[in-house]
Parts: sequence; structure tokens; C-alpha cells
Amino acid sequence: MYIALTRAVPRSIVNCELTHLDRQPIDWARASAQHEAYEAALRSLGAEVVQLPADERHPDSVFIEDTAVILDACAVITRPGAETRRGETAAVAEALSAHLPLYHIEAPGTLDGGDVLRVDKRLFIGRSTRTNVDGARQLADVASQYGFTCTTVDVRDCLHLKTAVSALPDGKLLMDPRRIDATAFGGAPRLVIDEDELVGANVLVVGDAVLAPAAAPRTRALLARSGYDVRALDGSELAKAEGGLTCSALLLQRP
Ligand code: CIR
Repeated sequence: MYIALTRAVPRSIVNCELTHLDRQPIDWARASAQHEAYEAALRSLGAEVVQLPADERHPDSVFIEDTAVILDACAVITRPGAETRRGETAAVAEALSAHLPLYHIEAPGTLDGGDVLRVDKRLFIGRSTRTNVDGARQLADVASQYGFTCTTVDVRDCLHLKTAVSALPDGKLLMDPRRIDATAFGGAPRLVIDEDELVGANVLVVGDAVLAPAAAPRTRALLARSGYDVRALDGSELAKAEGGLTCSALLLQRP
């Protein structure tokens, strides 16, 4: 049902960008093993995983989500907010061009895919330290041609919009309202993560399954009690690079 585009973990991940966390040693072998388990989980849910080779020149290139936004009938190649990440997009554009027509965010716009939350035909676009007003507007211009309604959301105390809010399989939101302007979502139904589990708000939805961080047991219990099919995944090593579970894949619906 899905093609999941991923990218192997480079050894240079130890030099990743950091915004909200202090640098801690990252064990490449452990990060790679967790990434392989992540890919295995995607396969077990019916996805075909297509892995791009590691790119040592770009320490954050495993976080492929930030390089493109998939909108069913097209993809938008981003212009990442961190200059060190701009060179990541070329290989992703080449891989995606086999599947979809491409649009590109142009300077002075910046946009990271981690700032784009899709709920059916709505896009919520985070304004963060990575995504600026011009980048958000360029994405909205493309997306509106494909029938999407776009709303911008201020991101306060986290890297990306999706660090603090995810959409569950039924469209309900899972969020940490302390770190974003939650009023932008109006009265949309929501679940609030456990307040001590900052990583709990970023979950990866594949069909009806919700892949949630092993490090957020209370949020997982809340999801299970609410009737979701929750699977725990350990992403602790890449979390030291400020990556959550959505960051390491781009999901394309198979035609
Ligand atoms: C960065 O700062 O760009 C990387 N160290 C982490 C990117 C995580 N990506 C995401 O949340 N979508």
C-alpha cells in the first residue's frame, strides 16, 4: 500500500544539527540497528521500503522527511531551513521523480517537511526556526492547486510542528499544546500527551497502525485505551539528534 523512502544513517550523524538539546555521543551502530528495526516495522505493515544510500556529507540526511512533502499527485521538494541540510534534497528529488511530478521551494523560502502536518485534505504548516512565511506560502500555493486547504501554526518551543502534534488514523490529533499554538486547530478532536513525555507527540501512522516511541509508555497506554493499534518503536539513538519517528521516512501511496 505504501512505498517508504528511507535513507541510511551516515557515520557523520555525530555532527548533526542541534537546536533544543545538548550534544550527547551518538552510537552509530545502535542508531543503524534502530533504523533497521524501523524499516522492518514498516515492511511488517505492508510497505515496500526503498532505502537511499547514506550521505556522509550531510550528517542529518537520515531525516528524509524534511526534504519533501508528498501530496498524493505531486511532491514538493523543500529548501531546508538549516543551510547544512540544503544539499540533501537532490538525491531525494531524483528518487521521487520516478513516481511523482515535482515542485520546488525557492529562495528566500525555507521549509522543512517536519513542519507539515496533513489531516485528510488539510495541511497545517508550522512557522518555526526552519520554515519561514515565504516557504509556507509557496507550499500553500502548490497544495491549493491540488485541493488542499492550508493553515499556518506558530511553533514555539520545539524544532518542528510535528515534534508536538501528529494526526491519528481517524484524523484525531495527538498533541502537546504547550509547544505550539493549538488554537490554530480550532475545535478539532484531540488527545493530549502525557506531560512528562515530550517525545510522545510524534508518532508515525501507517494505515491503521500507530508507531509510537518506546520512551513514551504513558502516551502509548493512552492511545491503546482510546482504541488505536499502537506499536512501540525504540528511536532513542536518533532522538539524541532531535529526530522523531516520522522524520526517517517519506510515505508514498502506491498507485
Ligand atoms: C535537524 O536539526 O535538522 C536534525 N538534527 C533533526 C531533524 C528532525 N526532523 C524532523 O523532526 N522532521
